[in-house]
Amino acid sequence: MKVESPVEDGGVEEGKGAEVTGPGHVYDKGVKYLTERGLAVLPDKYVLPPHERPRPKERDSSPRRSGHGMRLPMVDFQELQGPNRRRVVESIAEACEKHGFFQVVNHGIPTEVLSDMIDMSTGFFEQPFEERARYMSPDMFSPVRYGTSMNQNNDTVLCWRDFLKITCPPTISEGSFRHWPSSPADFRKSVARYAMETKHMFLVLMEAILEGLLIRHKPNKQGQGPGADNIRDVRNRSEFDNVMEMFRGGSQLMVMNCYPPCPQPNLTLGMSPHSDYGFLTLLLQDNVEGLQLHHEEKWVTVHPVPGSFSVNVGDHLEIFSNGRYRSVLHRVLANHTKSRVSVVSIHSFPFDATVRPWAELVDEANPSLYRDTSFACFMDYISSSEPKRKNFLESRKLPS
Ligand SMILES: O=C(O)CCC(=O)C(=O)O
Repeated sequence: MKVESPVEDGGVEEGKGAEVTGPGHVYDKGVKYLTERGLAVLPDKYVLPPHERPRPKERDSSPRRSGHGMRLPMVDFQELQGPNRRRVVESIAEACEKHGFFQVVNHGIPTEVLSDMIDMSTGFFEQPFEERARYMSPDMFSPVRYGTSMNQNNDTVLCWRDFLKITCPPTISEGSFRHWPSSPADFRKSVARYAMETKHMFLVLMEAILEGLLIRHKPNKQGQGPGADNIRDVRNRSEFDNVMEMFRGGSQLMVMNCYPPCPQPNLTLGMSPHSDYGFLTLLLQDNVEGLQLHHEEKWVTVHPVPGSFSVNVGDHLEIFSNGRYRSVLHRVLANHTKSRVSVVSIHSFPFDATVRPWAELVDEANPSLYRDTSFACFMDYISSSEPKRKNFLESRKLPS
């Protein structure tokens, strides 16, 4: 490995990094650890093959490069709960179909809840390595886990990203955050508040998304428009409410991502192209660009909009919608000079539940397109292989 100063206790010397792998290796300590020791050259272990590197023009999101930066469809959260609900439900449905991503503004979560969450995440990663390392675990099921890359046990090339993952119970109480980091001060309180606020936002959005799916699937008797009668029918049969109940008792995984400055960002990625496993991912990013989504065969940068959330459809929603909504590939660029922090909140059914196309959407004309799936089979998949693009989702598709 080409480090400027000798790396203690990793025992790696200049030029030898690529050969050294395995548990306890310096790379397992994460990229923050490496940058704290000073790096002029990217270690080979992070260098992607040329065809997987971001192309120079994909890295330039300035307005003159139109097409490489984009604003996502906007959803006004307050409007969703007012007299214009119907129109907003339809615009969410359209965004889920066309982009798989949308931006939520006017959500009512106090600004300080968001800024505290970013500050707590930044503060956590800025602590001495020994403090962060207390949460390192090779166990992928550990409810609190500090790690690096995407799947550090299996990745052949590592990503320029460290993370802290926290699994939140459906109802958060003091007892539930006993194992969460206690430092920085107020970490538990701030993260718990943020988790509760994002869970609420998820539930409101999912209700609108279920309505949108019914509207799209069952147009009204005139063959167009609302389908509101159908929504009421379904609600009467309590199917709709049963699904909402699964979400209320469902899983929530919070992931705090840290992307320190990278000596050669053109040779690597902060996160390689992937889709998310759940129904929805709610993403809060600081003001440093990095997130890109794959849209119309191009990588486009999602410009951070202060105080807003980027929301994306996950694999479970693609399956549940029987392929109507798209779980879209996204990736994160590394940055030469700036450190970046993001927080994602990934929501789904309870971990032990089965996800399959919604019975309301499946009939003779619309046969089920996906196999039943579960969190357990997703974990089996990522524990046994290097996650690659949408391989997991592909593996759930039934032959047509
Ligand atoms: O950092 C970001 O903007 C995206 C993070 C992400 O895609 C993830 O954590 O799955």
